[in-house]
Amino acid sequence: MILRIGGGALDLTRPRVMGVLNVTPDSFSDGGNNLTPASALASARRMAAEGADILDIGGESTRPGARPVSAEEEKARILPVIEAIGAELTVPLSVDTSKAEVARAALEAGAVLVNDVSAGSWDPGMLPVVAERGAGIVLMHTPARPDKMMERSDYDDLWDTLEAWFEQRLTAAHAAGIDTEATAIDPGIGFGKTTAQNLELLAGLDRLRALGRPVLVGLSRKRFLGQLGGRTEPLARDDLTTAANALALAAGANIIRTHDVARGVDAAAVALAFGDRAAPGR
Ligand code: HH2
Repeated sequence: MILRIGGGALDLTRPRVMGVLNVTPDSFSDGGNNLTPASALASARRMAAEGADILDIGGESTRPGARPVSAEEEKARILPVIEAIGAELTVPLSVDTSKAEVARAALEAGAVLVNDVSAGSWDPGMLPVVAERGAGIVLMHTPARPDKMMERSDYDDLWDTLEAWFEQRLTAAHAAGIDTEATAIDPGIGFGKTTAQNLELLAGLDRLRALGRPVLVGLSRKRFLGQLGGRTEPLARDDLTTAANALALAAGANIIRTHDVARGVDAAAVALAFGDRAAPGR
């Protein structure tokens, strides 16, 4: 399986690692770390050297209670960073946004993938922009915007809801002119899901793989891991993240979105070797 991103393609016969680079003051774990292009570039250099396959650059936090950011502000945060990284590194860049205007500017500045937590459902301009630019898109599931999402975790049937969501969003992407091979899907760990629901999704990722598209999972440092391991501080959750990333890959994920790339690469190495034994050639 491959994921088309811009002019290139990511070969998914082995697990891939997407490094998280938030250019925000308020992201729940790396907020404030990358606010100048120089500090963001230093983070990008480190993640690329550690083996990141993609870097995901975001200018607006999606944590519950985060202050919404205008398109202007989001662009002002991320565009200098995308330009600076693109001028120096060859690692493919993704933009984490749900605004078409921001996506368009980021793709013009050199990004090749759009990571949209709303799967193109909040901004009607999003899917057409991705199609026009020939970019890839990550279609994530969330039941609502961040301020309301935790009130919406009462699914009649979690799997039916997600399968119907992805079918609908993949159809919308196709109708907008996006190549199916340029789409990946993501269950949206923590987005309107309880700890039990997150675990149910991670353990059953094969059901999403059956939809025929690569599965991306973003569980890095999230609150449910803190609950499982008794760690309230997000930065103390990296070992929990590594364990969960390896299990997610073994359960069927193709790409992990993670803050600590070195540990993510380790998890991917173990999962790859394990998968070759457990299900050769999968
Ligand atoms: N999680 C976050 C943000 N973007 N994108 C995808 N595709 N999947 C995810 O699980 C996902 C995501 C939240 O994490 P983070 O970027 O670290 O925090 P914040 O939203 O506070 O910036």
